[in-house]
Parts: sequence; C-alpha cells; structure tokens
Amino acid sequence: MVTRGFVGRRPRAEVAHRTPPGQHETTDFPVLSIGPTPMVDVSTWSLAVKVEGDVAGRFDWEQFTALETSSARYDIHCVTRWSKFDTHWSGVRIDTILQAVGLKDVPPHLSAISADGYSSNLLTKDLRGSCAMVATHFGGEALDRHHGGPARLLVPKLYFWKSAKWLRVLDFRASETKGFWETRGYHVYGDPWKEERFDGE
Ligand SMILES: Nc1nc2c(c(=O)[nH]1)N[C@H]1C(S)=C(S)[C@@H](COP(=O)(O)O)O[C@H]1N2
Ligand SMILES: [Mo]
Repeated sequence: MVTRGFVGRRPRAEVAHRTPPGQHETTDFPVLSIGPTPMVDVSTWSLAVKVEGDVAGRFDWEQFTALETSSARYDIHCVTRWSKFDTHWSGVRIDTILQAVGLKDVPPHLSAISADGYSSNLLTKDLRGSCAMVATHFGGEALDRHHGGPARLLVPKLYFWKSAKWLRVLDFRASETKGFWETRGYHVYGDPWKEERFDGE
C-alpha cells in the first residue's frame, strides 16, 4: 500500500526517536513559499559572500559547481509540523565556500538572502564544521525550482524555514538581522528539538 501525505500522528517506530516534539511524518514534499517561484537562470545566477554587506567573494554557476561537493541523508522538519526523513541532498558545504573565498575572520551572524525577497538569519557557528550546505541536488537530481533550485541553503538541524531557497547572498554580520519569518513572530533560532517555533518559545 502506498500512503501519501501525513501518515498519522504516531511516528513510525523506525523514525520515532528522530521525530521532534509536535511533528509528524510526511512522505510528500510540500512546497512552502512566500510568493511565486522566481525564474532563476544559471546563466545569470551568482552567489555572493558578503561581510557587513560588502562583497568578499562571488561565484557564478560554473565556478560554484566546480567546488567540492558533498552529499548525505538528512531529516527535515518544517514548523508547520511535517517532518520528512532520509532526504538525500548534495551541494557545497559552507566550510568549502568560506575556504574558497579565503574568509578567515567570519562574523558570528549570517543573513541568507534569496532571489524572491526572502531571508533568514542564522548563527555562523551552526554552519561551520557542520553539514550545512548550499544544496543543488535532491534525491540525485537537480533541485526542482519550486524547492529552491538551482541552489538553496540547507541547514537540517533547524526548522526548514531557515533553509533559504533560491539563495543569492550569504551576508556575515557582527549583529543579528532578523529574516522574513523572524520579523513576523517566528523564533530567532528555530531548534525543532526545543520546539522553538515562535518568538518567546
Ligand atoms: N527563498 C525562500 N526560501 C524559503 C521560503 C520562501 O518562501 N522563500 N520558505 C521557507 C519555508 S517556511 C520552508 S518550510 C521551506 C520550504 O521548502 P520547500 O518548499 O522546498 O518544502 O523553505 C524555506 N525557504
Ligand atoms: Mo515553513
């Protein structure tokens, strides 16, 4: 039998210990976007790495896809209460990007800024020395444009709203600049295991 969508409130035994509080499994891959899917063309695509708004390095698609890639399986958790297990992603780790830019003194905060006007804020320490990546592939195929293709941030340990789709800029900053949802009442950090859904939780 094939079950689509939410498969019930009680977690499958196999993933029970990997299900954060208040989450349930989906086998679909819902699309959650603040607006229409932007047209992002790899011929004009670029990823800028900035420090306090000043460009420290920039990759075009050819340069970016020449960087070392890594791939792994992750569980992803959306604040709207779905979790999806063992999703397979590949892309370029944040460490690899910083190394390629030659950035050593990296400020503690990060704004991930997207082509659709979206942004999210993160802590640099959660992205360095971790599996956080700019993902270009999902399930072995080029990332679907509705899921943020050609390239999105992926920070699996935080709620999925942190993983900015259609990523254009990584802006490292000395102080926190709240992103799209963080300025609209979402938690500034967003740890699914602590149920940090909304501000004050
Ligand atoms: N650029 C951009 N990134 C975004 C969003 C968005 O609207 N625009 N939505 C966020 C939210 S709330 C979630 S849950 C995930 C959804 O990713 P998906 O559509 O691939 O499931 O992307 C996040 N990243
Ligand atoms: Mo979300």
